[in-house]
Amino acid sequence: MRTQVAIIGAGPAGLLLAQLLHLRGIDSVVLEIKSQHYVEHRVRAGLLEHQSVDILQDAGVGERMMREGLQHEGVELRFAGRGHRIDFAALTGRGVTIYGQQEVVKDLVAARLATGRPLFFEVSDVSVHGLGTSSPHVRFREANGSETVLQCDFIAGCDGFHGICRPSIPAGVLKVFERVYPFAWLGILADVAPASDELIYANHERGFALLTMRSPTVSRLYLQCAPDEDLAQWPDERIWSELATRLSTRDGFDLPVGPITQKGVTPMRSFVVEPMQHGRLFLAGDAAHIVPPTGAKGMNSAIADVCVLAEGFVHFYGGQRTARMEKLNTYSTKCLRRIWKVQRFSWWVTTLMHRSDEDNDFDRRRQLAELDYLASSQAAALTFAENYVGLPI
Ligand code: FAS
Ligand code: PHB
Repeated sequence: MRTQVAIIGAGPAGLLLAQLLHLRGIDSVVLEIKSQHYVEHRVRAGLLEHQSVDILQDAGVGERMMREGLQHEGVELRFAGRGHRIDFAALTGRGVTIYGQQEVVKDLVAARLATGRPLFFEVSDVSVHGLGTSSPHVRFREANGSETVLQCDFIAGCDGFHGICRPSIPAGVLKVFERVYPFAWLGILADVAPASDELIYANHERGFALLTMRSPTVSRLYLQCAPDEDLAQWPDERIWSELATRLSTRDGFDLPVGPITQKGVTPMRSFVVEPMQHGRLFLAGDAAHIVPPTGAKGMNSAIADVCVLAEGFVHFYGGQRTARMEKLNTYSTKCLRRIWKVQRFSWWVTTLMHRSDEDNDFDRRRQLAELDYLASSQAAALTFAENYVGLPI
């Protein structure tokens, strides 16, 4: 089997890259270890930056997103018993869209299948070879058990944090930057109308809470918990009671409850590898970097990476012979410049909103003062808003 770009992983990064390349006449093969049903129903991110929306629309997969997605022009920050709205539209002229990651994946899978180009689900034993040559290849076992060798020009490692591509880069090449946080998120999906039209981020004495949503009838909520939190200790009643406490204000706050349809604990880390490429292997999305979900940047960063990578491949296949690798050679540098700003914002908003046992009373007062500054300064609010709605690619 032969293709121009072998794509490992059918998450947002791999599927969007395949679509962007297809639209520019570049062939790819996508390999995914999980089933189609699994990837299309895995509940993860929910918020798209304005340019992610533009990119998905330009890629021809935005029709349902524009119909079903919820357009938001601001968020509320709650602390010291009060709520303060940050008005993205007034500050930046832009907003964000709430549209579940699994919906983005469904739209991208449908687009891929419509092209008729290969998307292999439930593969196994994936390995990458010849990264330092101009003709790398991928070995994998198809769902029917047959072993296959995929010859290609390039390999895109879009296989997430636990994939095989990053570990396939020889020892000593990558530098790892990592911070693990002393807390996690307990997240729920519930069949109940969101109690607020916009997202609410709450910094409460008992810990962080976030009210978000997936539709006018499905709520998504998170509360800060321990990294090793035991979900068995969190019956629905306790979750709703804790969320109501953390989201409350001096004027009260009515949090309607409903059937919880999904629960999970998401650990938190900041993680970057440098460089994001090695020979003919290019890492994109969670394969190269992870952010704490507070800033809603994980999926958006994956989208930004593959836009840069797709442009590099377009230049290679359409460029002059002498300079064909020019853009691909700067892929990592270009992506990392944006990624580190996203890492900074994600770290900042995470440490601003969460209670940590590593903090003392001074830190608590400092946190509240920073929130008060954010709520009372146009300059501070603009800084928050321009990072939240999305930095330029
Ligand atoms: P993904 O992990 O989405 O996709 C990688 C794909 O590669 C997967 O389908 C995997 O099955 C496949 N794969 C792995 N190994 C393979 C192999 N050897 N061969 C072939 N395929 C292989 N981000 C936010 O912005 N907001 C959130 O609220 C949020 N919540 C999250 C909750 C959880 C539990 C997790 C894990 C992540 C969350 N994220 C959130 C981050 C998440 O949205 C990621 O940033 C996003 O999925 C990144 O997309 P990809 O880079 O495509 O990686
Ligand atoms: C979500 O809707 O899942 C979401 C929204 C905003 C965040 C994190 C998660 O900051």
